Amino acid sequence: MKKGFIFDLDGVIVDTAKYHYLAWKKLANDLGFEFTKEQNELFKGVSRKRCLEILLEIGNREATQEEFDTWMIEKNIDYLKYIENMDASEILSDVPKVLEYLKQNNIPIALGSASKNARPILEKVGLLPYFDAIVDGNNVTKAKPDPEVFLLAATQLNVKSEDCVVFEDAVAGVQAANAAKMTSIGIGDKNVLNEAQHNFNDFTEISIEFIKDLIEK
Ligand code: B16
Ligand code: MG
Repeated sequence: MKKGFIFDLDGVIVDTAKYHYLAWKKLANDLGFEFTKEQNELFKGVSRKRCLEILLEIGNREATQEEFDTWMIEKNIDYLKYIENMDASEILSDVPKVLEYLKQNNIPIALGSASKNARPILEKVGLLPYFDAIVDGNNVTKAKPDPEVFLLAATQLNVKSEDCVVFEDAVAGVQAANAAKMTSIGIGDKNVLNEAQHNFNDFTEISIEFIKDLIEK
């Protein structure tokens, strides 16, 4: 019996990757190099600090500690401008269908995200009331694929980790869920997320029967 459901944010509930991309691209361009959408794929599920390290590797740029810290702040200020006007229309299709079913059946729900902006985003799109626990980039010290974020979410839900289900769109996130001995559900390209126990392109492919089966298993 699965008693706790954990959702990643970016790429699972909303598509904020496009806003992260615009903000990282602006920083790259300001520093004098290009940053492509394909390169942005490397940033999925990756912490802000690690993203900047990768960006500087791409641009072959060195940075002092002071520059590094300033650029992280600048990128986030820019990102916050992009997400300022987010609303419910940005929730990915059929995510509310699953959240509503879980809520109606008193199944605890948590967020397990690398983002330090997770809470305001959930608030803006109106999904905050569904979540019994929020674990995000502000609460963890080890990034995915370390299982810390999901283990902490399970603890906060008061559910054993092996009784949790995780929805993830990033390879590192699927690996983190597996490392936590949770049921991993990959949202996105099956060939990329081939370590997940179940795969779907998006939530429109996930039926309530599937969720019901998971809960009862
Ligand atoms: P922030 P997730 C992740 O969110 C994003 O996928 C990743 O691209 C981003 O760098 C990371 O959050 C940190 O975000 O700069 O807002 O703290 O997929 O774990 O929900
Ligand atoms: Mg994600």
